[in-house]
Amino acid sequence: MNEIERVKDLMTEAGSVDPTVGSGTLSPHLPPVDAAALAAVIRGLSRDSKLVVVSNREPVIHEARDDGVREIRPASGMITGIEPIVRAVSGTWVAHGSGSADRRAVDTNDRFTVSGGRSSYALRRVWLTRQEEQGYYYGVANSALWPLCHIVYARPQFSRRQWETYRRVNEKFCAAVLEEIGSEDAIVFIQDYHLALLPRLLRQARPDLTIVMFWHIPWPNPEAFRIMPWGEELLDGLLGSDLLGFHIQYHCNNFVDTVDHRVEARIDREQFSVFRGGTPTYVRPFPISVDFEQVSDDAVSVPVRHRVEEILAAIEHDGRQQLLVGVDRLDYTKGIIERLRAVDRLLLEYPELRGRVTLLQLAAPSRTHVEAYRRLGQEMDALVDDINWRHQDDTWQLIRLLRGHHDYTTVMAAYQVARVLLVTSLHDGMNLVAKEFVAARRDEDGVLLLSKYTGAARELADAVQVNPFDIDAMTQALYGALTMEAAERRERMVRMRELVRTHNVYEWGIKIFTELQAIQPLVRAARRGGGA
Ligand code: ADQ
Repeated sequence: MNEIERVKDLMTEAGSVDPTVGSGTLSPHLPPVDAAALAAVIRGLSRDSKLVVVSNREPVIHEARDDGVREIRPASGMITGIEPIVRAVSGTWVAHGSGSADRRAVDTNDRFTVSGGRSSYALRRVWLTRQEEQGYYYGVANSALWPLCHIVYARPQFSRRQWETYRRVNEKFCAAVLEEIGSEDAIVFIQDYHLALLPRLLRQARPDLTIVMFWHIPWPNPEAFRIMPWGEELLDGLLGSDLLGFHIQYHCNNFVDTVDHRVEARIDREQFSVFRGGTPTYVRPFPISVDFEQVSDDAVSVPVRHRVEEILAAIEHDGRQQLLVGVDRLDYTKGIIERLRAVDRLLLEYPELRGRVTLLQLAAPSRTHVEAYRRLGQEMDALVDDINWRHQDDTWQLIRLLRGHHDYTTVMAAYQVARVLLVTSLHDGMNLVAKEFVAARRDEDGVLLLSKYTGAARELADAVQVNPFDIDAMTQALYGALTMEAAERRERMVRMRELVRTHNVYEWGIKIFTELQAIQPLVRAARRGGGA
């Protein structure tokens, strides 16, 4: 049996478990797939094609500091998921060069080789002006599409000028991708809501390309999407792809319903495909995951163990406290305020916990040029101050806020010290923090408190699931998690680890590219026939 057949075999077997419907029942010893298996699938798909990944955020940022240039790995779930894939096939990654020293690091073709880890890949940087960044990134992407898709009571802001900039920046990415491809065949794998128009732009320039788009955030229902002034253009842009992925079936359903309401297209609900302009787009759920083995190994490495000591010293942990831990980008969708309120109430309702519990919150500043994010930062600081002031004594503080972009070692260390990890998103496409935590707990201890409104909740049935809008219920769930017996903690963690181990990020990639292989003959037939 060759590598591709082995993987297909595994996938059929894995197909007996549908991770999108969520249950802990797994075939017990299913061997997980790895980077080599994923690379084999992509190579098998088209031997001569390049794999080009496109996203707004770059995986490595070069920042100028007083003591030289520093490489930074941004806090982003999209990057956590995509990097192992581009590395597996040594592909090319096209992204916005946003660092202050990015231009210094590239060659004359604006390329930088990202090495380290198991293999290297090329990063091609696209330069944006400040005005383009303002309109496209802070404007349309993060002040219009992000709140529109998450529906969490932050009102989307629409501006025609920003939309024009968004379109122009998508065209700029299109030019860079075409330049990278030259006259070769290629599979272009586009990431996220910053680049919704890119599939159609590429399709118009090169009808022969294979285009996959993955939308990392939720897709709202048609009623919520209705207010998007350029909805038709955005949908048409996405429908330039052959395969369009979301994390869960619910988002696929919402997308197809939105198309049905908003544009002229033929929908095949049996195949779950949309025909527009003669060619089909297949819409499928692919729940993203993490590199389980890597995280599991890294979590017990010597640097992480040292960092655990440093963290405990920094928060003056005296051994009496159980640690609650939160690890988030500072974003209003992550439910950080709701979490703080639940922790406050926990102490009010269970005063015996005074001095015996501490919340360690890591919060990475994000999108700070957007007003809603600045306000959230201020609200969080004020609330932490107020809660700490009401509960603290001379030797203990309830909340320890470590604001800042923390490195991977610190994030891993934070997972290690958690008795309970809190993921309380109001709405989240998947949430990789939850899966990283599970992968990091080799000791099979720790409780995951997880919002029902994350994609991850569909799979992680053994988490303590909560509605973050219901502070009272969340407080009780938190108390239950803190006082859970060791045997139950272990049972739940063992089952969750098995699930994330099996459904790792390589399986996610393999599912996408295997599906691409399956639909290719249908796409080709439709192209030859000039429509369906
Ligand atoms: P994000 O909204 O960025 O991702 P998430 O999936 O939780 O959210 O990933 C965050 C990543 O950043 C994790 O790898 C985490 O370790 C890291 N991180 C978080 N806080 C950090 C901190 N303070 N310092 C350093 N690193 C930090 C989007 C969608 C998600 C979806 C992913 C992938 O919103 O729903 O899971 O894409 O598709």
